[in-house]
Amino acid sequence: MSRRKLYEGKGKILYEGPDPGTIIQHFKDDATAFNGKKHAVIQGKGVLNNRISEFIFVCLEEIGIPTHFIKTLNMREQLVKACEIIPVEMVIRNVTAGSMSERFGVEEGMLLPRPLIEFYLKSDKLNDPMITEEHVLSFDWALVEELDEMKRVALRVNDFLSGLFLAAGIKLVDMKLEFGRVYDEEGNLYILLADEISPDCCRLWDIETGEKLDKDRFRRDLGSLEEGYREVARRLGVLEDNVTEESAFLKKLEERRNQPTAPQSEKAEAAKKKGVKKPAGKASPGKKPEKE
Ligand code: AIR
Ligand code: ASP
Repeated sequence: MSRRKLYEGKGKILYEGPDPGTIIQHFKDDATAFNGKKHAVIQGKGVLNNRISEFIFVCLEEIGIPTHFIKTLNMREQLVKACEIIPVEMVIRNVTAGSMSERFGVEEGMLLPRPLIEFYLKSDKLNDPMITEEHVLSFDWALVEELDEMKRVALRVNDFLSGLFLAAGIKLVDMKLEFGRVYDEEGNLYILLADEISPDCCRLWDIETGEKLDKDRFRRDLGSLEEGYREVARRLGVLEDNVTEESAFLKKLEERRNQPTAPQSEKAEAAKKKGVKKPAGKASPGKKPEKE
């Protein structure tokens, strides 16, 4: 089947979806760090990220957070809603680590008094510079209402996922979220959680041992990336040992598909309640393809 590639990023490829307003998100096995300076192909990474991200997005939808996720198509691909990606990466931190530790000279592993939100401009060319809310508003990267909604959702996601990972013996140290905007038939604007949530974009530490189970294994050469991701998937209960085999995966998928789920109209209703009204004079829906 030939299909139109819309965009290829470092970790994912986006293809045109089967219906208008849909996109296929394909998870690659490529691992990159330091804005692509370090690169490797890690067998099975795409499959693991697809499964972990699917699980998390389904959980978030269940607690009423609108996301771009529609359904899993196969081991590496998801069908998602086309949306206009807001070019701002939001990082939510619970514990000091990574660039925050470097930037401010603080040791890693210190619990922050409250979740801390940072903003980065989504620009590979500029190396994703850190920005403030004032930059977001001055350059019109997002409206004030959108920014408020993004912060509200980010904190809710952080609370929910901190608990989810805690139950799996994992500390959610920090994570990066991306949002998109989409319009319904009546022209109302909604903010959706987009992209992915996986060990590629979260720091996940084992609570007992402190072992890093996320992409820092690759960034810092700490051991097998695949093993860390597999451990996260196993603890979340989304991956039995043999499920990377296609037949087992498809069987599980079929079982899940046969389980009753909330009809789309109900989801749309839930989203509507959370939605932000369409501002005058903003871009129309689905103009730009979603980017990674
Ligand atoms: N992140 C930021 N840009 C790309 C990604 N994946 C994620 C990291 C980490 C968090 O955002 O994976 O979980 C903070 O990253 P850093 O490098 O700013 O400390
Ligand atoms: N995803 C970015 C890159 O590929 C940054 C990172 O995750 O370290 O370079």
